[in-house]
Amino acid sequence: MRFVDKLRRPALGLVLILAMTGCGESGNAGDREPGGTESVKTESGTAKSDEAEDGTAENGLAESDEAEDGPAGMQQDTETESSETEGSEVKREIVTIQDKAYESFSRFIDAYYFESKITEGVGSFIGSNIFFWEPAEMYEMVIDAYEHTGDERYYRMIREIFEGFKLEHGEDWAWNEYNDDIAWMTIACTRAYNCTGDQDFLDIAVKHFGIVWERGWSDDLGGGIWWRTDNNTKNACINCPMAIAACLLGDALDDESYYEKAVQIMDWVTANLYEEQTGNVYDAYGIDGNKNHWASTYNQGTFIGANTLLYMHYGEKAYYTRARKAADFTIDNMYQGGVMNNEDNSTDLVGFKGILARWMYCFAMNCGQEDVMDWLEMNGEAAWENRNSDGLTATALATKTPDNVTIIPYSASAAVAVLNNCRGDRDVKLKIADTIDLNDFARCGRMILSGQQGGARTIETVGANAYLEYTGVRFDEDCRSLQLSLAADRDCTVEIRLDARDGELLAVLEVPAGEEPGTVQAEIEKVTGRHSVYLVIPEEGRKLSY
Ligand code: 7K2
Repeated sequence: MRFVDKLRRPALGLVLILAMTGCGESGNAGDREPGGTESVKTESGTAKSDEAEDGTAENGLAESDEAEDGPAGMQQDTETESSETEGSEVKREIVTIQDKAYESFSRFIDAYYFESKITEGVGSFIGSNIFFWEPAEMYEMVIDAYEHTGDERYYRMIREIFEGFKLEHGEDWAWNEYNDDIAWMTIACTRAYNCTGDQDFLDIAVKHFGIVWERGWSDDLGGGIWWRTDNNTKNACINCPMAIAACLLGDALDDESYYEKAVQIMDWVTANLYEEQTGNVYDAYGIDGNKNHWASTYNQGTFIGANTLLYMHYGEKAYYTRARKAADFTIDNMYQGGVMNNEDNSTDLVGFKGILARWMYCFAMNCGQEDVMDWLEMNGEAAWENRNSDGLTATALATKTPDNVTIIPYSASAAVAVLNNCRGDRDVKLKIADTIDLNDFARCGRMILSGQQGGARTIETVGANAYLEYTGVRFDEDCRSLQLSLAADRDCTVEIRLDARDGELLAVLEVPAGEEPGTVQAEIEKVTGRHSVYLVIPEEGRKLSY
């Protein structure tokens, strides 16, 4: 039995199918990682999709689940949650980890989100211990939630929070002595640009990347960026986020010079703040020559994220190896494979594990690291189980969150960020079969998805080059044609691209205007290995239904 209310991700009701005809299940010839790179193996030899090459053991299961019950690998432990939503009581069945993610973020919004009644279109998270970087990271949570659902409310929040942030902090953040604060918001704004296409997000990100780079990079200590403007220490928490920002900007602007800066930063981090043998990322290197060897979730996370993005861009195995090693250190050494149950002793640390989850998820999704995804999901499940009656979980995820205590928003954000970055069943285990259900997208952007069970399901493109992204798609050698079945309000082009929104064009499908879904098909060149597949709709303002 399935239930879809209007606030839920429309995933369960989607019937739009991208069918890859002529594809078998195996597709193991010429394995490649995303970005056209050679496939890589884990050192530990633990489960990962490249090694499950025939794609049948786990994926046979996922496919049959998918056929009968919706998204692949859906969990069957059904719960029912009541929540007050827009004044009316809505009963929801909470089945999948995606449902839990959605619900946890809804409750977070209920508790902490404030839409201005005075200035329309302005919002922010409110509560204590929120200054600059905490809002930036909670902003990233909204972007995560939007990318995973296409939910219109989240899409609006991306703009509202940006307006609120500018009202509070202005449009020039150079006054802030913390370079890392600016770097976090630069990442968030670049991501906001990617998923909305609105130029002002990109402009402000470019400007602030430049400010930090100009004032922060120096040759002292062999390179690296200063944490603050007092130029005392060079910390992981500024260097790895700046490398991530550089990669994201490099993609957004199609400008290699940003990637070159990311390499420059990460070369220095690897040489000075990283232990190759263990995967431990150090906290900081002081001008006095002292190094702080403390490992923290957020630094492990951004190190993993930067290396993942560099690996996807350059295909050099060393980046993959470092990401993998840092993930292993986090899971095995910091948590002995268990649930993250710490970081509750500082208003800073409480949000760290959300950052870890975001970048570990990026690694697991794009490089097919199922064991990493499983660990994240275990953390997400613990976070869900330990929520209090308001649906909030404080940062120590293995500890029951009590009722009737005040939980600061940044602490409650960690569980939500983990839950929104662990949805492995749907993505990383998906291999090429005969069809890919459009439900199974990893990320969407520049579109609003809506739909109700039994009613129309729609995609509305709200920016140029709207996209749906599918990671971990394994092509069979015999796959030579693609089909899509949908209706469009006006003639509409759908591009199928590989590995990036502007990546190799595999096919162009022209969908004629019409009320009833029709099937369009295109022949494709031979593709081998494992890829991300993008459906890109160039035109803004198109309505597609299915
Ligand atoms: O010492 C740095 C960093 O190396 C360390 O990991 C953390 C531990 O503390 C600071 S960074 C935290 C700052 C983030 N930017 C804004 C500041 O308000 C905040 O203290 O917590």
